[in-house]
Amino acid sequence: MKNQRILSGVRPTGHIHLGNYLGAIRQWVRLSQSLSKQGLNEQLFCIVDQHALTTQSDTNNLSLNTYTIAAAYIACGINPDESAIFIQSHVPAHTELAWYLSCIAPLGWLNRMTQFKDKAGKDTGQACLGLYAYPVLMAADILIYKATQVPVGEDQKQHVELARDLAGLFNRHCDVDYFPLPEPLINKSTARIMSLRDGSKKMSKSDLSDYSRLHLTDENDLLTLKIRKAKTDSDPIPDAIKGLESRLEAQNLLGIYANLTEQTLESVCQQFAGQLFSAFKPILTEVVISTLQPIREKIFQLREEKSYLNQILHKGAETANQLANKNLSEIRTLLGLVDR
Ligand code: AQP
Repeated sequence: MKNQRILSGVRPTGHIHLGNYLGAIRQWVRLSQSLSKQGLNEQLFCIVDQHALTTQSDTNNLSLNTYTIAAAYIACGINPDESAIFIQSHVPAHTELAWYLSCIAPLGWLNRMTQFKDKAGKDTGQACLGLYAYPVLMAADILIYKATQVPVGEDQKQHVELARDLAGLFNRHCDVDYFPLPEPLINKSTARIMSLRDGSKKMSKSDLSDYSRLHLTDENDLLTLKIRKAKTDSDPIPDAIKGLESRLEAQNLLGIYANLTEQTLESVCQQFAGQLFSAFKPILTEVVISTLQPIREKIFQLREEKSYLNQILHKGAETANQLANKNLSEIRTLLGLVDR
């Protein structure tokens, strides 16, 4: 079997939520476990703090959020003995490669990035250069390790495709087959967990309303309240997916239940057909709590063990720096730079 190297990350921009867990981290855990069984221990999971700086002017919580996300990776099941868990800014090769990629990346490719348009708002002239260049840094995060697979949610698909295009462009530019072309790994049923307040928007750390998302650190009472207040409609649950068309919030809650209980949406519809959401919500709450409570407790425990977390992050950065610096030296040579 061909060697596979997995890389992914989360931005420490706020409260890590159920969308991040189902869309990304749960996939990482499953992939890691299956690769480890095959003796392929090449997984890197970073906390992408430099990406956080592109949209976050409040520096007060960055460090706490960074530790919380590191703790969440472990609490969700990433084994630090088998995967490198590290902080992006602790591996300077990411930003160096980002510069080299910036020197070949066509502006036209970057102009197509929809996340920039969403996050920059109407007045793009006021947006910072870092936000515009974000996808190039993300490409560097992936390519510096010659990662082959990038498990992400749907919103990051376009960025991974850009990384793939930049890998091909670099190879042609240097006339060498250097970077493998990375592939996005997206689980269709969890690709986009939606906001609890508006089923047309994805659940997001930066949504102003805390009630739009379920945090991995929320206490049980708060999870119960958020689910009780989640927007729905007064129609009964249909007996097939077809009946959920144009009922975005209903579809989202049933989808969350289906994902947490490892069932198809179709079978969840059959199971609850004819019931009202007032009866379904307490059942969903139980399932959410039984998934998130052990994760929350472990996150809180790990956040108290800062020296243990620092040890893991230090070891992860060491592994990452070793891999990245070896590749960086080859990249510098390919670009014709005088080696250090
Ligand atoms: N709602 C979601 N459903 C499924 N997957 C999601 N992801 C994020 N939101 C959802 C996936 O989680 C991983 C980490 O995301 P990120 O921290 O890199 O930033 P993001 O994609 O921009 O996520 P947020 O939560 O919306 O953060 P902010 O508000 O700061 O932008 C990625 O794989 C992402 O796809």
